[in-house]
Amino acid sequence: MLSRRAALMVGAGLAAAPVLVQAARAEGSMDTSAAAPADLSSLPRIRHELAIPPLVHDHEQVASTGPRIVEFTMDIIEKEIQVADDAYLQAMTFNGSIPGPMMVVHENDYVELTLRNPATNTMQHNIDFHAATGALGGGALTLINPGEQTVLRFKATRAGVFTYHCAPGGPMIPWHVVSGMSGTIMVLPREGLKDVAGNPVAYDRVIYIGENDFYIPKDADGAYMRFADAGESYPDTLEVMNKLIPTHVVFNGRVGALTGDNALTAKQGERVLFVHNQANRDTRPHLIGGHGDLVWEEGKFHNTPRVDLETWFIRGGSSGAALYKFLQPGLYAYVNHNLIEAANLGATAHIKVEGEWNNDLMEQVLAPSPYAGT
Ligand SMILES: [Cu+2]
Repeated sequence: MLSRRAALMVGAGLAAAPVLVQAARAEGSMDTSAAAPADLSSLPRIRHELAIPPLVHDHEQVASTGPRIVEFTMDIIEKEIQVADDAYLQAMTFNGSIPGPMMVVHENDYVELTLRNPATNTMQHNIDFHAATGALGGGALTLINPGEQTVLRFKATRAGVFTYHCAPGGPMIPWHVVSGMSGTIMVLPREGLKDVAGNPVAYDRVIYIGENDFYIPKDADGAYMRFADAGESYPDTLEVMNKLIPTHVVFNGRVGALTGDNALTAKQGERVLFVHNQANRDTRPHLIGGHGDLVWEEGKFHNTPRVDLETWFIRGGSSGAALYKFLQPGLYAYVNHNLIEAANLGATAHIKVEGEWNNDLMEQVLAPSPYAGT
């Protein structure tokens, strides 16, 4: 008799036995062996170690070389995480973080990703790059069981910030995504970013926000349920997911990941590129007290950026980018401007900006004081 988890895996279309693994692979993968291999032997290679979000690995904004093969390695890690004081999630992650780490390359570079699924995991995973062309974004060539690895190479022919996510097939796709398996790749134009007039623009740093909607079941007493592993959490989680009402909407994996003691910092005059990823659901970033100086709302850098935006729209299944130069010191809140999601469900980040106040931009003419009127 199957264990409860094995039964779930089978019921969910997952592979719990070798024969089922083969069946799943035949259905979800493709054979490209008849095609001539690409000869990239003349291209230089560079390897980047991935950073933990909201940080991004060191990179050039303007490419100093011709196209290269850019190597990355990611481990898929299934683990329980705490998403709020009273809520835990059996998460699935790229490299242990939510969102998955950002990869940065230039247009016409080749991205070469080694994807590893440790034997300690319980499920098949893969990766669908929205920046890639063909084979379900690479998903059909990267489906791996626990204890397997694969290497995918694709040419980054389109410039912009793009979502990547796990997509192992059928109902596993939304489940793995809302369990944490998404991130961003940034493909910069080789000549760097440009403003509305086509003049070069640069940023001093990137702040990488990954927004997630989580669907954590509650028990009969209204307490969030905690599970032994992801498989055990699936039936109850699916019930919550299919009602489309998230229990948490968070930046970078948990309520408070980027507020309070975890607040981000910046300096007056610093130009920050905010990159915002949401793989599953629409969102609308807003910087309270600031603006989007230049916004690539759809995230694609060969489109002319929009200027002076108050709120911008990120379509579910995409990443967007907004450049802002901080002009005043103080505490800024970067929120999803569905304010219920921001204040009650978690979608808020704080940025503490150092500098000198500019009374020309804003001045408190009269501090709050008594008023005798009726
Ligand atoms: Cu997965």
